[in-house]
Amino acid sequence: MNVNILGIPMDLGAGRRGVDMGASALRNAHLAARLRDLGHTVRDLGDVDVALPETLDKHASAGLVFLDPILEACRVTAERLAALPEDVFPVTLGGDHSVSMGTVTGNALRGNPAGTRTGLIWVDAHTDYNTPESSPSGNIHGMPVAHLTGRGDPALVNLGGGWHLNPEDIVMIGIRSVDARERELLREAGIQAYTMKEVDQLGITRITEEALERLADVPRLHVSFDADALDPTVAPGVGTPVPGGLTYREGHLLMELLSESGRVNSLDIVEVNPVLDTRNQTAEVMVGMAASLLGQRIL
Ligand code: NNH
Ligand code: MN
Ligand code: MN
Ligand code: MN
Repeated sequence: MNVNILGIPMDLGAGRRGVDMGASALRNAHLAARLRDLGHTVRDLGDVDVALPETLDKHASAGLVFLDPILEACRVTAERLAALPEDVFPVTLGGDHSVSMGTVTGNALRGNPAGTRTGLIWVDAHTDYNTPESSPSGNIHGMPVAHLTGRGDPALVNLGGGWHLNPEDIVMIGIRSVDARERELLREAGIQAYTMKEVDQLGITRITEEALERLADVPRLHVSFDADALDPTVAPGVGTPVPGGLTYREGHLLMELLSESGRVNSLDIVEVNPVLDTRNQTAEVMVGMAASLLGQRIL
């Protein structure tokens, strides 16, 4: 496969500093070499330009912190991804999870300016379905999925022109932290979310089968993997650790089964925070997850 890596070194959407260095940490953990070892042709496209918070003045407009620079980084990200050849498998490196508004949109618009119907597999401790009104923090990394489905700030909602995700084409896995108003919005939208309770009860195999079955008619699939989906003992380098997450093997099994399906077209790795990490452990673990999604097998 032709794999293209694109970094979005942004921490403007997160409550804590440091995930802007995530892209660099993932490269440092030999992401490209690992994917080349699997037989892929790998090209690193470098980073999208992102404003430094030190150069900006921090204020929230209409419940959104750093809206303008985040909008701009997502716009450029979407444009870069939309312009890639259709056979490319993009691996996008965050950055905080607000980058996914740009990555999912750009991947949907590739080869089709009107946008192709896309299924989203959201691997995260959080549902990231806040709107500016429901968000307790104003941090945009808690809002990307709502905006991708067309609710929230008009400028962010309009990143893909008229294109949006259908709520029924979204499957979330690893969930264990949802805000009160966010929970209501999620229910109203009818989004399929597998909490850690379901992971415990059903297991990753059954959940992955159900997810792929639900998305059976969707032509394009994107996986967005927030490092905080994994248990903090496995992935300590994240800004918002929540106990009781996916084990190392559950993360890999999910990636292995998705890989075997042959249906995934693009991947985000986000929310790796080297400032809070232990010797780049989290970046190394996430590079392993990417390798499993891109075909690495034990035997
Ligand atoms: N739900 C919280 C918020 O909206 C936290 C979101 N934090 C994340 N999401 N790391 O993945 O601010
Ligand atoms: Mn997230
Ligand atoms: Mn999260
Ligand atoms: Mn719409």
